[in-house]
Amino acid sequence: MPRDPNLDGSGLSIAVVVARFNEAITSRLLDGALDAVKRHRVSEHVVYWVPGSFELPVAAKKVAEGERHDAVVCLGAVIRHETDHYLHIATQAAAGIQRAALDSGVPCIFGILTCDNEEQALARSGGDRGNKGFEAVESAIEMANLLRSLRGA
Ligand code: INI
Repeated sequence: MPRDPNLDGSGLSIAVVVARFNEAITSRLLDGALDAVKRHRVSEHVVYWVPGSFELPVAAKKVAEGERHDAVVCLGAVIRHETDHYLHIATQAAAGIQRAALDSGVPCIFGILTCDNEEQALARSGGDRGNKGFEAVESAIEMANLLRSLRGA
């Protein structure tokens, strides 16, 4: 297998599930994701919104089980506050998204920022640290193409 990722999105369908919580950040992640969809010529995409990152796994699982998409990209922003609330959300979202991927066999990509503050989140959603949404779509394309080649399609 070649070392370089296959980032050709033609012939692929990708679902993007976005959390509305911290929308000022997640809308920037979505912009990055849609930029990557365009840049890599993904044939089809659909966007679904959920209330917060905690709800991403169940939506990802349902979408993945529908077998209409080659990958599911989950976007969210979990930002630390005074209590450990954010920790439970981030941990469960990560575990749930991985479970959705393993249960369905469809790549479900972890595009959730987990940051100490809004400044860090802005830097990683189109600021000087890139855009996690863009990277998440690239991971989705690479994984979808890898699974296709493993299936011999
Ligand atoms: N949801 C997030 O996506 N990010 C957060 O930082 C966050 N915090 O900190 O509370 C958050 N909470 C909402 C959560 O995801 C659920 O929508 C809510 O608990 C209902 O289940």
